[in-house]
Amino acid sequence: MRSTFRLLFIMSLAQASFAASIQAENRPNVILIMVDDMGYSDLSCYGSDIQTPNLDRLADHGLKFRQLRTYSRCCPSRASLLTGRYAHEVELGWMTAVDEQRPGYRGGLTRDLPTIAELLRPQGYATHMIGKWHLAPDSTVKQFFEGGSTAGTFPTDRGFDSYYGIIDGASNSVTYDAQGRRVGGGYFTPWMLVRQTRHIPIPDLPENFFLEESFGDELVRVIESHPDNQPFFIYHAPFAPHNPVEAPEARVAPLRERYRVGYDVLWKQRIARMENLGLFPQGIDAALAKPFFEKSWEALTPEEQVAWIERAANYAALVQCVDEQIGRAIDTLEARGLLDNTLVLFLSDNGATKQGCLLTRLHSNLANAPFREFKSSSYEGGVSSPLVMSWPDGVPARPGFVDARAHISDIAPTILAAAGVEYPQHWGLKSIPPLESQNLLDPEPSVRPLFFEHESTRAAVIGDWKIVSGGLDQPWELYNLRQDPFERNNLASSHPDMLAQLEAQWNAWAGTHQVLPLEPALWGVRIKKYTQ
Ligand SMILES: [Ca+2]
Repeated sequence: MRSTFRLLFIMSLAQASFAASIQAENRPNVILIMVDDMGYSDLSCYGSDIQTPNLDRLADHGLKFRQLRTYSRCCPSRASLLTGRYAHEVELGWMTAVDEQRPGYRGGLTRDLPTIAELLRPQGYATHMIGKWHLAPDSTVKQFFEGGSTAGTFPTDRGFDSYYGIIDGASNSVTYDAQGRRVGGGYFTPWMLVRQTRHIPIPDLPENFFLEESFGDELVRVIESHPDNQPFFIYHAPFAPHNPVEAPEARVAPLRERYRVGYDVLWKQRIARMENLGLFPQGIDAALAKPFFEKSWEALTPEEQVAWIERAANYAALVQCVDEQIGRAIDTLEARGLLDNTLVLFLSDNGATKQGCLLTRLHSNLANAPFREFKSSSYEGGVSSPLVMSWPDGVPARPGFVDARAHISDIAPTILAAAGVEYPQHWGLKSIPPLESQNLLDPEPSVRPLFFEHESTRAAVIGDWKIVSGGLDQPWELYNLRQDPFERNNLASSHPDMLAQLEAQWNAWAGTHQVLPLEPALWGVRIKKYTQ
């Protein structure tokens, strides 16, 4: 009896390995691209004035999702993207700014659960990362730049064969000396550029260095030099269009004219294009998408108008530059005959930001159209992103927009499914829970509830309903997304039972996903509190 079982076991192993070897020949390459702080409608295939012909081309040959939701901030979104889990589960419920020494908030990606790169590499994938990491604790990064080790927290420690990019995220602002000369930071003189585990200091950068172009060079180099007999996974995380919004003058100059008309007109044009593209859900009148601007364009001073045009033109130049680099990658794939069997995914980590001044908000309102609020908020403007997916050999093109409700944690299981890699039951010596997230290529994806928390802004999206709160001192609001996808009509007082039901579900999620207790302290106070 025992020998029969053994024989069956060996036969099933042999079949499995035969299946794996057949599959291995056809396994797709994967390029996962996630930009930083770009709004929901900032691609031309989502209605933007910004021209992104290369992403539009990918979308034409693949899929565009109407509703991808993310975390509302860099670190948690990046943690969720790479692990397929809610960020609190992988210890990045907040930022890398501080280790709070409590579950959910350790300030760095847990080593107890795998990244997609750590799962793909043992299955034969070459793994490369280009761009912004922002998953290592700030204290570790600081020690690294003072001569310390990576302490197991850099991309090359977490499953990537190669890495070129900005290791930190929050420290790239531009600084000037007493004479007003630029010392470093931003896209031209980044502080924390790293290749593998070696810092590239600013004096070593070539003349006319521009970060996004250098990422494009690396992307092309990796694809060109890749051996034929192995699939690859590239995670490309541009810094663009994160603050400081700046681009080479040659890229910005042709774009200024486009923005002179002002944001009131640009909003109307953008909403009209969205309507023509079929981006609004069925039955939703585009007239519901009223703008959220705090001031009309005419109410700005001429100086403010010029400053707004500068921001809008530089921002557009950054997004168009990223698109251009993606175009170079597409051309390189095509030249090598790899394009049809490459799964390309494109998204943004969160909505456009309000960090800055009134003019930033007036620009980000346009970027996040038709939604309200910004990065860091759990309203739709903070957590909504485009999602473009292309894989000609694996996913038939579909015109219009995919309605399926997607979450950033769904990207990892989608990639694993495309690569034929099963999520493990064990990691190291420990058994690990299965993923709650789902493969977006599943022909009949289930509609699961989605939950959000960042700096005490909270939300739950369940069925047609959403509850959202702007902070611990803010009451829950209730919206019917089917009738009111732009969160205009708060139904909390007329539907208290529905609100209570969703609130109970949010509390249950928070209680089981290392979210509680919430921390009301703001950035500086919060860091101080946990470093004392
Ligand atoms: Ca971000």
